[in-house]
Amino acid sequence: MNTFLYPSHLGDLKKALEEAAEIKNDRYKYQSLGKNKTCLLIFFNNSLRTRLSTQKAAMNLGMNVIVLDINQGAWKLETERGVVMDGDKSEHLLEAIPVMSSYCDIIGVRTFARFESREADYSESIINQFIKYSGKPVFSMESATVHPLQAFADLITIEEYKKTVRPKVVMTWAPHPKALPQAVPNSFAQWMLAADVDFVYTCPEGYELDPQFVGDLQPEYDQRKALEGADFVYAKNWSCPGVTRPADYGKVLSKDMDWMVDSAHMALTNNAYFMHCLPVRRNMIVSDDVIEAPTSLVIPEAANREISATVVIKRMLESL
Ligand code: AN0
Ligand code: CP
Repeated sequence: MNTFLYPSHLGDLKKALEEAAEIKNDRYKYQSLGKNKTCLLIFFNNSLRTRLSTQKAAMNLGMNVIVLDINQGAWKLETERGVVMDGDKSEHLLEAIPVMSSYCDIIGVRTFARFESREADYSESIINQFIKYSGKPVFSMESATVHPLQAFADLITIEEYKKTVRPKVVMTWAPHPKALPQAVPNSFAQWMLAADVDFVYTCPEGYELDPQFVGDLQPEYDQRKALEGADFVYAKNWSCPGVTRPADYGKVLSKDMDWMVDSAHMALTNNAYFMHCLPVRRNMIVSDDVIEAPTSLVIPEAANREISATVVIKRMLESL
């Protein structure tokens, strides 16, 4: 495996889930695979879980790990070709990528949507330059439009907790004070549609996800109706994807607090588990009692980030 952005990169998801279970049972089983190999993790944005779990995953596989925070001590990078570099950016990505890749065997990149242009974000212009110019396997640690390590960890978690063969999984938009990317909902929807679950998503008008990730699936605009009979409730805020009105791309169109997941919402479900990728703003996205309930899976989900990353890096090591 040379790139990891989409579920198709893993191939058969059932096999990938079996591999995840095998690794969870013995996470050091493949420790000799990464001997004298180096994993470089590059962060253009903040992280708690991804930084720690991906580093741990590479260490599980016996790799050396280098972590670089671009915004803390590296040169400011220009990412557009053809720019006269007379501003505050000292180095171009076109030199930085081959230099960084000369020190490592596998590269993980975190580069959020910048909301400067829908086209730049939805063409994954930054991570695609890493794929094109590094000559190394590259995986997304949340790039402009996807967060596949999160969606894979979420799928592993659903597989572990489901009580029926084909559970009903409902992703609901929830309010947030700032504009957030669509990467988490895009990937979650894409992975759920590829998995053996009954998937529904619900959001206010204007928040429809890009067909690249949801195909022709339309949202249910009535949140309460969507939640009926849910086995898993996956909450997430996202900003306007600009599908119906490109001019609204990246905007906050609603802060409607009725969409916050509280116990009245959970009462509509089939005693559902609550999920969120974290970090979460309490009493904006979810009430204290729901996130603290025994049915909250936010901590097991985060723990499974180590497992999803171990599977992905293992696959990349195997194809070096
Ligand atoms: C980011 C997002 O919504 O994409 C990261 C989530 C894993 N969240 C925030 O910036 C709060
Ligand atoms: N869920 C997730 O990716 O968290 P971080 O942003 O803390 O890495």
